[in-house]
Amino acid sequence: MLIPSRQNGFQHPQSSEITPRAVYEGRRDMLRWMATGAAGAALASWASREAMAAQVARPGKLAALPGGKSAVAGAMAMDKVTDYKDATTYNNYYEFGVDKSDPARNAHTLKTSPWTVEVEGLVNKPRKFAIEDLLKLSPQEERIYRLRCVEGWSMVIPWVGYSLSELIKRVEPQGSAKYVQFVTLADKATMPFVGSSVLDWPYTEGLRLDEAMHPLTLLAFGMYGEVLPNQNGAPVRLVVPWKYGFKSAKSIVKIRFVEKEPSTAWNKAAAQEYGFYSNVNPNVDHPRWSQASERRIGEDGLFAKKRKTLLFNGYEEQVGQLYAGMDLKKNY
Ligand SMILES: Nc1nc2c(c(=O)[nH]1)N[C@H]1C(S)=C(S)[C@@H](COP(=O)(O)O)O[C@H]1N2
Ligand SMILES: [Mo]
Repeated sequence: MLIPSRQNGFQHPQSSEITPRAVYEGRRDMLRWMATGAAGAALASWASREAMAAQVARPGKLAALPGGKSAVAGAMAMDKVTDYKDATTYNNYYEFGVDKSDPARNAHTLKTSPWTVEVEGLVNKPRKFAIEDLLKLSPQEERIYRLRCVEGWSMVIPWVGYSLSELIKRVEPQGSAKYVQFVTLADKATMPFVGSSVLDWPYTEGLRLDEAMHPLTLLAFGMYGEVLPNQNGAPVRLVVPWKYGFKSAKSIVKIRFVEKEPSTAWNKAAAQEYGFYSNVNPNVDHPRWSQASERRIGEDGLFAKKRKTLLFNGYEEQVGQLYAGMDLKKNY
C-alpha cells in the first residue's frame, strides 16, 4: 500500500507492508495482523507479482553481452544468484509505475535506440557518446553484486559492464569537479508516470567524484550475459553496490561533472528520509523502519526469513576508507 503525502508526492511503502515482521518472524500476532486490511493488501500484492512472474516469460532471448571475469576486488558476491525471472519482474522504475510488477508490464514502450549519453560540465573533453561507442569504450566484465533496496529487500545480480572510472578518465575532470550528477530519461510519450507527481522528473542521482571513481562503481549495459531488459534500466545504468538501490540510476542520458553536491530525486522528495550518501547501513534506521535486516527476493516468497543487512552491503573492506572520519548518522 502506498501512502501518498501531499508534501512529498509519494513515499516508499513501509517495509512492514512488504513483509510484515510478524510473518517472517513467525510470531503469534501474525494472526492479528492477518485480520487487518493490511494483510489482504500485502498478500494481494504478493500474489499479483507471483502471477505476473508466471505470466511474463523471459522477454525472448535478448542480445548476448558476454563479459570477462572481473579483476576488481569484491566484484563477485558468494551468494546464490537471484533467478532471472525475479530480477526482471520485481523492479523499481517509477517512470513506469510504482508497483513492483509495473516496469515488467510497461517498459516495453521504452525506445533504447538511438540513444546518446551526454557527458558535460567541469571536464576537459566533454562528449556526446552514441550508445554503440559507449559500449566499446572498455572491455565488458561480469560482476555479481548484491543490490539492497532501501525498502528492505535485496537481490544478487550478475551485471555486465565496466567501471565508470574508465569513462571518467577519458573525459578528464577538472580540478574543480567534486561531484557527478546522473540524469535519466524522462519521456512522457513512452513513460506513463513521467508527469505524475510521484517524483520531480527527470530522476536524478549523484555521487562524490571519489565514489564515482571507485572501481566497484559499475556502468552496466547487461545482466545474465545479455543486454539489459528495459525494466532493469536499458540501455545503460549505474550500479553502486554499497549504496541503497535508488542510487543506481537507470536509463542514463546525461553525466554532469559539478562543483557542489547535486540535488537528487529522492532527496528532493523527502530529504529527512533519503540523504545524499545513502550508504547501506544496518545501524542507521530509516525514519519509518529499521534497516537492520532484509529479505532476499526469491527465497521462499512471503514467508522468507530475513537476513542481517551488512554495513556498506558487505563491501566495507573495499569502500570503508571513502568515509573515514565521517559521521554516518549525520551523512545518511
Ligand atoms: N530512472 C530510475 N532509476 C532507478 C529507479 C527509478 O525509479 N527510476 N529506481 C531505483 C531503485 S529504488 C532501485 S531499488 C533500483 C532497482 O533496480 P532493479 O529493478 O534493476 O533491481 O533501481 C533504481 N534506479
Ligand atoms: Mo530501491
